[in-house]
Amino acid sequence: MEKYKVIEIKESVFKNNDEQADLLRSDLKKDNTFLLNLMSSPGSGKTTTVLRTIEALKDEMKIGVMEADIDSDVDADTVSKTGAKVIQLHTGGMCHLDADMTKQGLVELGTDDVDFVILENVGNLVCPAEFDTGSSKNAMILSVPEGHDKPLKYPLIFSVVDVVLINKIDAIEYFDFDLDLVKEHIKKRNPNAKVIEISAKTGEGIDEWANWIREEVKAWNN
Ligand SMILES: Nc1nc2c(ncn2[C@@H]2O[C@H](COP(=O)(O)OP(=O)(O)OP(=O)(O)O)[C@@H](O)[C@H]2O)c(=O)[nH]1
Ligand SMILES: [Mg+2]
Repeated sequence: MEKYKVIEIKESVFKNNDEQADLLRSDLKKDNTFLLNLMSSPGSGKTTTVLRTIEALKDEMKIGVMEADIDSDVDADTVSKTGAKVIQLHTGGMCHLDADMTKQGLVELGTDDVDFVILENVGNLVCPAEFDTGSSKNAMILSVPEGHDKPLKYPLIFSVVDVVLINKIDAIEYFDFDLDLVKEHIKKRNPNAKVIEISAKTGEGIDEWANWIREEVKAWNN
């Protein structure tokens, strides 16, 4: 049996993405399927965080993963080794997913046997933030090597997320990264965003992250 499907996503024909996103969100709610849209720049640690998240929650939730990339199936291959249900989505050169593209992925993944779907969006701090995917919640990763000025330079993504994971916290001593200042910048963009410091490498902070997911999934299903 194949380990995972690789799907070529078609460009959306819908003009009104927000409408499609709301429709998808209400279908997911009826289905009791929680969809998390995980965004960040390339290499900040999305896939490593997905692996940690699966490890933390696999005994209490049925997890599905959609890996979106312009090309390759590297991430789906990595995630498939956990035993989680995974598919690789190719965006045909596009640097984001919209709601229709996300729905195409969910149809291929199949949501009847999953409670929690993680969408690893295309690595980019700009385009993914411009499109509502229909997700239940939005998360982003800012990793320490990227610098504490990113909320100033890429304000939109920080304003549309519910939670910001500050990853690679294990490497903070090697970088000129001011944690207090980054939190201040994030708060200015988005006073409601929760900030969690993690290391997907060592597992630091993953308990707090897993708890956030547990609470959000519970609220979604109520
Ligand atoms: N030191 C350290 N390295 C990390 C951490 N998380 C991820 N990495 C490393 O960072 C690199 C990129 O990690 P990925 O998880 O592949 O990042 P990604 O965001 O999925 O990358 P793309 O899918 O290409 O956008 C790898 O070499 C990881 O081992 C962390 O918490 N600390
Ligand atoms: Mg990845």
